[in-house]
Amino acid sequence: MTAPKVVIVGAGIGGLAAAIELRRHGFSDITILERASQLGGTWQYNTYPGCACDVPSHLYSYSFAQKPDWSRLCSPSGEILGYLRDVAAEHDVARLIEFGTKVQTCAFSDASRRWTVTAADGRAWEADALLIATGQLHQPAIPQFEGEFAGHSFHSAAWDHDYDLRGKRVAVIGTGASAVQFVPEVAEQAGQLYVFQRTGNWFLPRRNRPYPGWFRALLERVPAIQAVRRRIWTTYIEFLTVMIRHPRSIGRIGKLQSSLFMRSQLRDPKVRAKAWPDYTFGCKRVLFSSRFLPSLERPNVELVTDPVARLSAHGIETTDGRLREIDCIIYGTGFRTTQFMFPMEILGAQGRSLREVWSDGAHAHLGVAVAGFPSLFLVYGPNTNTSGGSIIAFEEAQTGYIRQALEHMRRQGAAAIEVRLEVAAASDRALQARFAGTAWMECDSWYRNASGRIVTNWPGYMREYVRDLRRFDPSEYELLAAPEARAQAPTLAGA
Ligand code: N01
Repeated sequence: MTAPKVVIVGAGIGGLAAAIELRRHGFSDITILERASQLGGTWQYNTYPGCACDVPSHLYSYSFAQKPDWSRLCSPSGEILGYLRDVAAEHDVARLIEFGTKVQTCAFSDASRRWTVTAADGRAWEADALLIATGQLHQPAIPQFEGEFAGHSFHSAAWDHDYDLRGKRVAVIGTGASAVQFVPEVAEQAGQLYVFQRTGNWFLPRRNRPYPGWFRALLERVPAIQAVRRRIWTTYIEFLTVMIRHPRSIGRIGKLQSSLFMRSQLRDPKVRAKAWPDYTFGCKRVLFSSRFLPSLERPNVELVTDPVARLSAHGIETTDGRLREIDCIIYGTGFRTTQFMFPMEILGAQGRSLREVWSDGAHAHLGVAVAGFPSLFLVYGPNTNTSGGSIIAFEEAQTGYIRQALEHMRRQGAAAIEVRLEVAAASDRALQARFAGTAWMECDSWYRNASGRIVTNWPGYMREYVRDLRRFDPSEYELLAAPEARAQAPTLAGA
């Protein structure tokens, strides 16, 4: 076949990585469709005060584009966004992006063996391969409480920078990774801040001071130091996964470290008792902050653990009957993680809907390929999230793997490539079995769907995932012949 036409949905870290990888290997016909008006995915949506990555930047960056001058260990969102823009420009992929394109439907044609991707405004693209790189954390979740609030409100992923919080009575609902970054900032501005916590969290320290000038100069001049730091952080972060995988043994070290840290941060026993988590260390995401817990002890901050009963026009009523009057509610309530790319409609071979195929929970072979959906590949798909590591390492592994699959398809002159059903089913069974006995199984979290299946996270180590995807195995896939060759052989030899 001629060079396959590839459509990538999403111009975040994963979509950009895919475009760069494919271009480097001679795939030139690439279009990236992006809903927003700029690239960067989560880093352009999340602009809340204090927004930063809690994974060290030397690790949370592309292996092929190491930046020598990060300002601190965990970079602020603006710096990460600038980095992504620079990488996209340097690798000449920014010009491939069609901004303001909200993809609505992706349909595979059994006749042409191509995908048609249609946007909400009616524009359409044909593609030989479709990569969906919309990730897991892009659809803000706002809980539907009883009652209606008449004041101002917004979600942390759509921060209203025009709203002046100074002196206001503010409620933050949720105490996840986003909230623990912005609560200390809001606490400094608000007249009164109520932090509504449903579940406490385990914390580890993160001071994140800017690097001193001499250290930045050293990092810039001696790249080996950066490479060593990348290795050290990889090892440290993999150790977090060791603790999550073995909650009854090594996991106790994490619990002890976190408990000592939290005790040192929370002086007031009443606040401490309220903030203390009641589940196994590592079951939900361990949070890194040295500022959140002390901010709960400020005189203008109250940690509220009584559940929200209802909203009223001027405040929030908790189940103990108390009404707190409020000017603004900030929802730090996370994302609809188990929805992945939905409400986008994805229709595979014979018009089969991905929503139906995933009705018991999302699954994909190695997180990238779904049986019955030829030449559809996912970046940051099901079971590829990490509780500790750098998602960029996962996404680079995926894009390298997908590139190999498309090279195989191109070499064989096939029209499409599809993972074998039995291969995908077996790998899914093996993957789910690996969660047994881990901390992830011991509480409810955004990693699990309504039936309790873990659909977002990888059950093992970063290095295992990277190893498993390093070499594409053609025997796990079936090739579909081009339409003109189908009369003789509807499918080509698998390997
Ligand atoms: O969202 P979350 P997030 N009533 O889902 C609470 C990544 N991230 O935006 O724990 C009351 O973690 C909910 O309570 P509970 C990272 O992967 C990365 O903070 O479910 N409360 C929880 O406290 C992270 O995990 C960085 O009981 C309700 C909070 O809202 C992911 O994004 C930085 C509620 C939601 O927390 C999501 O983080 C920031 C309800 N009805 C984020 N519904 C990095 O630095 C929900 N909650 C890399």
